[in-house]
Amino acid sequence: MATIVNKYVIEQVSPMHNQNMNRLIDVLLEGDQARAVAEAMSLKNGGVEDERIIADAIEPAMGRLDAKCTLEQFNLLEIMLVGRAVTGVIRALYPDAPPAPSRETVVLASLEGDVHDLGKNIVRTIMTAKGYRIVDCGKNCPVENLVDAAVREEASIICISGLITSVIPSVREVVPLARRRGLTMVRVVAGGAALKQASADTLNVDYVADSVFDVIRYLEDHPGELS
Ligand code: B12
Repeated sequence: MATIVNKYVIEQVSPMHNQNMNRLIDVLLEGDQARAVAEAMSLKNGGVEDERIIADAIEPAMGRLDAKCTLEQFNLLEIMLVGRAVTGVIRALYPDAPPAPSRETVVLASLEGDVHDLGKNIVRTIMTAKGYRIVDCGKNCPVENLVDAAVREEASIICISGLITSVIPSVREVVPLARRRGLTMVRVVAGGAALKQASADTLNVDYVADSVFDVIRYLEDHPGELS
């Protein structure tokens, strides 16, 4: 059963589903990669969609590390172990050699000043699996390098992943620079925990995606559209 709230469809999930997700969250938080992979695969084999595993377990698990990432209490080892478990789960969910790219070229980066790349790497894996050609410009990437890559690779989409609000002024520079460099048709999409709370107007981008699945639906609904 599903309830539609604005553009989102909120699944009404069973207590059993919640229990299984909570178990996956727990083993992710323990940094236990092998058990996290086993729990995730058991959910997948039981018919749970990847989108739910990512939104209901991976994102909340990382979110619970919030307190471990402040100046007062910074636990790098713990964060890295959870990150490794998350990476293992994503590899297990998307194991196949990626298909030959059949869709548009996307350049992707976290901008200069932002070293968070776990979410960006998930976006890369999933969009690659869906047939997009991804050019990953990495983390801490200057806006100029991102736009240079878009020109060089003839990209039609630029995806920016942002986890830290201080990069917002740089995000706002991407569209004007792309237009000045002749990329009149490129679509610029922002995502990631810090950016998805802002509007497309505030970020000066074409679309703000709630998730990687959201941007794929958006691109499928707006194929090659002018921004
Ligand atoms: C892990 C982590 C780190 C790791 C990063 C490891 C890595 N390789 O990525 C380390 C330890 C290095 C780190 C460092 C810092 N961090 Co940190 N970190 C986190 C933490 C705990 C989790 C982030 C994460 O990986 N989430 C999981 C992923 C899967 O989620 P996601 O990125 O949102 O991605 C999903 C979607 O959003 C989407 N998505 C992501 N990008 C995109 C892009 C597009 C286009 C689309 C469509 C979708 C999409 O797909 C993903 C899968 O669904 C958060 C806490 C939190 N609540 O988020 C803090 C957090 C982001 N960090 C924070 C801070 C302050 C820092 C530091 C400054 C800490 C310090 N005191 O020095 C430093 C350095 C930051 C810098 N200069 O970049 C703050 C940011 C505050 C803010 N809003 O500005 C947070 C929110 C913690 C906090 N509450 O203070 N951090």
